[in-house]
Amino acid sequence: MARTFPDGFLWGSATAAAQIEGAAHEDGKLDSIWDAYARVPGAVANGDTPERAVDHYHRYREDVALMRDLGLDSYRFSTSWARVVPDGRTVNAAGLDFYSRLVDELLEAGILPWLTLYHWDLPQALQEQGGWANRDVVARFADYAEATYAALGDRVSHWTTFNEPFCSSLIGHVGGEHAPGLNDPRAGLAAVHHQHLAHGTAVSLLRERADASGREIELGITLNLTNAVPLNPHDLADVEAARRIDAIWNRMYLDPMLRGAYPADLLDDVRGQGLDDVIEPGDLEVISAPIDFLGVNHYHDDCVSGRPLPADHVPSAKPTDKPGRSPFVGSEYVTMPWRGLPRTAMDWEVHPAGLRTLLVRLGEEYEHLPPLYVTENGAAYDDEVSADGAVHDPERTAYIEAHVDAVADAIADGADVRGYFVWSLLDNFEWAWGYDKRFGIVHVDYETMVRTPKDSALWYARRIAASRPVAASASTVGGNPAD
Ligand code: GBH
Repeated sequence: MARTFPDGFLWGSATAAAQIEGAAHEDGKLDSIWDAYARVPGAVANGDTPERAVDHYHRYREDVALMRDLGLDSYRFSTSWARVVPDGRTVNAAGLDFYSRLVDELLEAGILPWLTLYHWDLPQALQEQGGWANRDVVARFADYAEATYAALGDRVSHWTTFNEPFCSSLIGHVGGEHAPGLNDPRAGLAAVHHQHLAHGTAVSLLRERADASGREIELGITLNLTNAVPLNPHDLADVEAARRIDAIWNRMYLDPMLRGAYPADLLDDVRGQGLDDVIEPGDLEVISAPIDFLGVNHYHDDCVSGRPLPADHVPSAKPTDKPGRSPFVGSEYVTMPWRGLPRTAMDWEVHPAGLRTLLVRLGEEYEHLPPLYVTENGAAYDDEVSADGAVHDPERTAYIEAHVDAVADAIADGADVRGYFVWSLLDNFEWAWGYDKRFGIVHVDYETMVRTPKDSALWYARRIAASRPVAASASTVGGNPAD
């Protein structure tokens, strides 16, 4: 039987600006680091770029109509910093106007806008001044947040500062698979700290602005969190590897924000690599500004080992043959072996129980944990439009259903989870994978831009409808005497 959810549970879907908008150089928008990085030969699969993406910039009305048809309560999207402040300093009114029209369209459709300020697309102009490794970026981010709030704060109540800072700092600056494509641990750790600071600064600033105008505001951040599972729980090398990955992946983000300090073991793990050098007195106070919600993105657990991979280990697929390095500064020796679970087209393992474990564990480990939202969860599979015009994606439906159930189980276990956003509404530009991997519940034909809801979208719409409180539908049938 389908699990039940508390009244008011928010059902949504998520996207990000660089992945769907296109119009990369229209109405004043300049290069983001992803526009620039995609032009580096070998950086993105098939030489794909975000230039046109899925043309959402011109088709947002059609896309909002799709969301309305699916019955979404909320739509999680990001604003493009390079559209709003193209040169990093001067606000572009035409850029803000696009988001203003999008927000109006959403509100008219009865959909709650859930806005993220940074989903990886720094203006290239700021990258040229050192980007996230330069502390000045914090003030630039605050100005961008303030301009965006000034334009949209009268209609948008839910604000997320960052999406998955782990990826844009460590995968972007150390692993090198994401823009700006560096292999520089010092820059990576500086980016970590400066993103933390930018987050805390923006939270305090927007809170102040909202309070001054007597508006309701919900402020938070979205982190990609994992369960680091030791391959052999009886092997101390694997247990130590799991501790290290948990430290750099989860606690390096959670602890400064929720406890006001970097974890002591993490500071030891990265000693001498530059993190200490960028922390200034008072920073942790800024970073730990109270938040109203924590967004959790989770796709899969990570099985880890402190020993070399076996000789017959098949490495997971990589988007390009660009050489990379481990993003785990100070713990580069840690390996990620397979556990023999089924995998998606990304080679990510499918293990829905991990989501339940993660959500429950957060509440147990953090005393001051705000309410949780699953802000991303979903799966890539190789989809095709079939002869009947439909897109049959039973694996994606099964994946989403099992994870939605895992969220319900976590709630039953006591986790305070208030919503679930499936990644993604549309097939889109999957970063270094380009258009090779499809995460959408709606299929996009990349030639014609025609949108076709996949079977998983139709399933999701039914799941949402079935979980609406009975009272809502009973009022028309059941005879509320007040009507
Ligand atoms: C999310 O990130 C993004 O927010 C979204 O934009 C994206 O489209 C979606 O998921 C699907 O990819 O090499 O060991 O460092 C993806 C989450 C977590 C995936 C970290 C890559 C790297 C593991 N990412 N993971 S490692």
